[in-house]
Amino acid sequence: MKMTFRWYGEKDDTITLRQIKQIPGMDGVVGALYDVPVGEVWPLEEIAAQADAARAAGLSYETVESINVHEDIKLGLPTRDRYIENYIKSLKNAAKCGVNVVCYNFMPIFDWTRTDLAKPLYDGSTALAFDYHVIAGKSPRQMADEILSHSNGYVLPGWEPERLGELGRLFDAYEGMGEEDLRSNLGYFLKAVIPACEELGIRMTIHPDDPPRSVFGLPRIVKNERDLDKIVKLADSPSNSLCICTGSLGSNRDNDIPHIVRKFGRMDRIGFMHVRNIQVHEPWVFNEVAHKSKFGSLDIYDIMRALWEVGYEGPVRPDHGRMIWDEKGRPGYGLFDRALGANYLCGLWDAICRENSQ
Ligand SMILES: [Mn+2]
Repeated sequence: MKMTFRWYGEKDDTITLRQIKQIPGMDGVVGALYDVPVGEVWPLEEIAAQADAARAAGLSYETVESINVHEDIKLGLPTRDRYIENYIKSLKNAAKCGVNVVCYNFMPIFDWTRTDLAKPLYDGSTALAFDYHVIAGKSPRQMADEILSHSNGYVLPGWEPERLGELGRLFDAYEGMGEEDLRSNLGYFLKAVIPACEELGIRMTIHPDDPPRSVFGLPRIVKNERDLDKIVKLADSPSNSLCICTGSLGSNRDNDIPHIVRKFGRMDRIGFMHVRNIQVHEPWVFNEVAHKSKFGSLDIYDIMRALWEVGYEGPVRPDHGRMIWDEKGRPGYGLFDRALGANYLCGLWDAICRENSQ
């Protein structure tokens, strides 16, 4: 495995490449262009500038997250072909800059959803949290406004203001759409992009729905093992891969993450791993915690062991962290706790490799 760290670029991140490089065991950054509107082509020069900066700092640049999928593709509108063409152009530009893993999601309207971006934990740290009871009484607009007003002034990935500005119109467009319709639109997208990815040496990795359940009645198709089975069949190619985000899938206790890693890892259909822990209090009430197994509901050791067993060689990132040591930053994406998380995962990995080499 290769340990990586999400980086928002010089303009959008308070964390520097030098700081990331100083995290022990850090191989590379996971980049993205956050100022390119969804559906537009990622310009070659801008990706190249980010990749060059990372490499100059001694970090690899092989993974990007996310090249977002335009709503017209998810909705299956006639205009989707133009956006798919643009998507392939972005993939070509990324490949020219040495990118070989592209993460994306296929969630209608809302990317990840939380009801609290700074829930206080027992030790005075804060973390992202979700409580279904809070959402149940709210309109989508209310929830979006609350998320945006508590983001410390940062634009959160997937919560671009231009998208949220047209919430009403988008909800109307999804009216009556079920899971099968959405899956068929994903299949259409994959049939178009996967042959291009095979030529370019890119693995597309779909991120699970976060949380893995319907919100506000919208369909969701990346929730559990059954959904993942259907997705890998939509295009039979290692380029059609999964990003296993342990905290997303793991918020449903019925999802056995080590089993999922072993199963899809043996099929060579895992292209990216987000490894973090969460504490599930009751169904659909959870908060993020420190990575160490004992603080949450997930067995992080067994997840790393499963990755070792299947010979996983792709990127891993510690995903989110708590806010600790009075750090101010983008919720979930501070430096300190993600660095601690990465170090814990590297420690587990070292021990597992060592034990099994004797
Ligand atoms: Mn994730």
